[in-house]
Amino acid sequence: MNKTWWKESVVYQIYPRSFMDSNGDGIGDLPGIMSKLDYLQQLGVQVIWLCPVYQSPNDDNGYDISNYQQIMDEFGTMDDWEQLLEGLHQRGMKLIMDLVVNHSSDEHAWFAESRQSKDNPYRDYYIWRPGKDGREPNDWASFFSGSAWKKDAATDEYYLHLFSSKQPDLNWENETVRDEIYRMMTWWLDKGIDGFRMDVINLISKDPALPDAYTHDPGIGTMPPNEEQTYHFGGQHFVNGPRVHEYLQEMNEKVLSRYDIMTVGETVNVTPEDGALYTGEDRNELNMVFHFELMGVDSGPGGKWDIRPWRLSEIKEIISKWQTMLHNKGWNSNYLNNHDQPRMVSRFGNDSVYRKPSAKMLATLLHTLPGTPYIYQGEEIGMTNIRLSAIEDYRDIETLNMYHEYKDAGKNLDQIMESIYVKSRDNARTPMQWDDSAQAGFTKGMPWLTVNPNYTEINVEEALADPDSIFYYYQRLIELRRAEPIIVYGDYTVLQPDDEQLFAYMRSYEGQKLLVVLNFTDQAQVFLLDEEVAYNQPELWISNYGGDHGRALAQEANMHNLRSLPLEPYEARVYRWQ
Ligand code: TEU
Ligand code: CA
Repeated sequence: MNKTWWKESVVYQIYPRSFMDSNGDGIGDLPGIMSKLDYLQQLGVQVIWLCPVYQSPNDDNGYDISNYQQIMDEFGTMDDWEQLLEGLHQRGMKLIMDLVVNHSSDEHAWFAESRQSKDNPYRDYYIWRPGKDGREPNDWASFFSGSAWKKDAATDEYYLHLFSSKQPDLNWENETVRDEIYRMMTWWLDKGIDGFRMDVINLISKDPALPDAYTHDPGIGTMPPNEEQTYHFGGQHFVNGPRVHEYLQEMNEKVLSRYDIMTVGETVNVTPEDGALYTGEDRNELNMVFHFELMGVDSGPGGKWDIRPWRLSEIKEIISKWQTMLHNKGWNSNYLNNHDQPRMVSRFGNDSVYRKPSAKMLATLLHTLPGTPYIYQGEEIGMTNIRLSAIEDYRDIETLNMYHEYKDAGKNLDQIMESIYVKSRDNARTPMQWDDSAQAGFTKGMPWLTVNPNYTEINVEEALADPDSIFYYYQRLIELRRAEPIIVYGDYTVLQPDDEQLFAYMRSYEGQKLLVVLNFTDQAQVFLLDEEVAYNQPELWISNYGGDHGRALAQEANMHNLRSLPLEPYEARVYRWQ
């Protein structure tokens, strides 16, 4: 396996709107991020992924870009951005930028031209079709509710938007569009950035016939065609579409391969087999992908908002499948939350009594699996989901569109709010909690989204003052990754895959071994080891029940030759031996 810096790095994701506000307008900004670079350096992360900071009308918080080569006014200036890049590089950190090129904003100059007339030179930059029998060209649903088509008055034709109607899909069939995108990417790379996170990059190629979804097999996807719905998930016609690998190989040849950078594609509805195609080291496409399989474990057949409990055996099965498929072939990315997902401690851990141990337990998983770990801002202090009682306090377009669609369909409002509390993207987007002063020290004004009231307890200042904090546990995991090649390059074998309480696996590398045992429950558990492991008298290396407790346990375990391993609620232990 090739050794590279991006396999050995830990990535920290910043959602600029919610990270730090420098001027009191309630919106996080670039100077705000600048003021926290020492904090990031103290944590020890090597790479920062910055969510979109480009010019945007903010229909989808920057994922609708009206100019790819300018900075959003609310976030600052290009000069601020240059200083940020320099500040990171000076501190030995790298910067990767979000690349959102499946769609642009409808306020992008290209779209303003495109909608003018059917023979405008930019017409073909987007996907236009005439209506069919007085309706949309096909039955595809938008990811953000309703139809994926919108009729435009100027020419009386419809344009495709897989996301919001202010996010028209770019037409990748058009070579001029691809060249424009490659030129823009080169322009950023020449400024010295260290890579890209590519938004929904596996949706860029659509079947040009744009067939209806419903008349075909349900296929893959979390929103299977449903007779009662007017619009259906059309994924089989645009998820990993016909030319996607051709486009990525072209992009790699013309742009990516010319720089020492890292790339991670956000890829919805991909299987490990698809993952191997996108990340295969001999395929010259991407370095890593974010898959969504773990993000679906608590959804029922009705999709994202149809909440059901997750099962640990399913989580293990998904992780092991990806590990096996990409072994010696591609590379995994490990995340349990981001700006689109609920907070991981609320979702997979316990955000009340066991908040700290469970946050550390989940961190142990993310940082001891093969693959590059991604930390989402606030995860390192164990930030949690939020419950806002009024729908008016939510800001996310996906949440709001769903609410209105379900309400119009006569669904029970309390039930909709429950789904929102569990799954809304705004759970992750509440402002970063820096200290226990007003608005958590995020802003001197009114924040654009409510600060989680638990900021008085959960904040950076508190974490930095407590030697046993989640923050310092992350710091230690990040250091270990830097120091110990087994964490990065060791093989992975899952143990007892059907157990619903404990997640255990082995890592091995050049004669060394690690055993990771994670208790996913709020009960004490016992893990039974086979004789071979016990015989080798492993030493306890990492534990989230730190301090004297950890040492006492280690002695006890060594004394008992480690046959049966008692675990506290949400305890994580890593043993090592030669
Ligand atoms: O997300 C793609 C995507 O399909 C989902 O994550 C989506 O946001 C939704 O939450 C699924 O329920 C990417 C970005 O990460 C997201 O913030 C953007 O809204 C979206 O693309 C459009 O650019
Ligand atoms: Ca601001």
